[in-house]
Amino acid sequence: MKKQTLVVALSALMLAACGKKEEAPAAAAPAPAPVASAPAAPPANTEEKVLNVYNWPDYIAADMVANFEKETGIKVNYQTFENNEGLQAKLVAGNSGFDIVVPGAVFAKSQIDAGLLMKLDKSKIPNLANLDPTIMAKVANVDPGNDYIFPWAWSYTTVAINKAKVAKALGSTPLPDNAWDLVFNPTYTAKLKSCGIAYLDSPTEVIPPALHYLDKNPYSADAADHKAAGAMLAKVRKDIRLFSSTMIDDMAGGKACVALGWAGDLNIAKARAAENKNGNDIEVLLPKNGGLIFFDNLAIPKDAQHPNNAMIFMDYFLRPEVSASLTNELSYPTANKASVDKVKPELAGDKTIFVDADNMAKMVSPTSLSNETRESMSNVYTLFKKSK
Ligand code: SPD
Repeated sequence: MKKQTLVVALSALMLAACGKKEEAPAAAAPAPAPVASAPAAPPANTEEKVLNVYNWPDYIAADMVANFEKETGIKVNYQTFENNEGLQAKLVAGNSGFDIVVPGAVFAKSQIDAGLLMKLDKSKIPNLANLDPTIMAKVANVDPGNDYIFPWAWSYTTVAINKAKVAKALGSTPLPDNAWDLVFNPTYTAKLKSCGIAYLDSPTEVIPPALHYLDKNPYSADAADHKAAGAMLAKVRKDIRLFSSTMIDDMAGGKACVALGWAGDLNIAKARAAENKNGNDIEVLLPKNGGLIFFDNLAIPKDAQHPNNAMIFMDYFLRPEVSASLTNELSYPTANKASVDKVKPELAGDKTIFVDADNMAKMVSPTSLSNETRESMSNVYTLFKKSK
């Protein structure tokens, strides 16, 4: 008890003990001593116990949702989207019903600027402290102050091969020095079309690597650069078998022998093929001029109905063991520094997952794409895909 409070309480006791009922003189009455109050309790979470999540496919550990539901009583509805363009369309239309979405860094800035995302209440996500400051500094390029988003996971866009099938299709031609040749150079694609070349299916997944191959800024805003990428892509169009939204299965099952894809998914394909013992031995390549790093980020749409539940989930995800389960099951690194020592050693030592310093120095970090740039890339991509 505080000293002043104690004095008031003791005086009251003494008065009562004397049996006197005294009227204190109004003018002379001392102001009641302020009673020290405990810090205000946070307002109770009055949201219904529901959380609607919109994430990429194959991007969550098997028991993450079930464990969260069991612990919190919050029922999670989980849906997936295949590319940033799909998510963007939902956010722009509004009333998506989602409480958590996972935009790529290259889209996030324009979403923040357009008021489509809600500022995070960092006091409700204490485990933000587990995030790696180096990675968060990179994310700050698209979200200054790290106020709206933080990474769910990261990886890079690159090339992977089915070793035996590619060796057979190339015959006496050795693998190129630059892995990007396998998907962009007609000398190679003409040979590899027999076993199947797969591209990701989205303008902002294909045009940036094509620009990078041409030694241009992958995120160039210059329409002339996009046209140059289109001209280069036109030369290999007839050799591309698949524009794939099921890349993991296509590579693991042998429908494609070369992929322009995400290292994380391609490593999942590698593990799946090994598990199935189907003879598809997949290798994720580190191009000598680097791949394109991406961050996929947790965010709350501006009109979310359950933002508190979203932040409870975010804090849960940022527990070291929960973040590590994503890496351990799906071979995607997270930005959770506190989870690193919980990652399986065979994954921690795989430089196609945790890229070593030499290769990392060659990788390109994401920068934001404006609406105009995305539109220009989309026009070039649509023409490319249509032509044959
Ligand atoms: N299976 C998870 C896929 C997540 C891919 N996000 C990639 C965004 C690259 N721009």
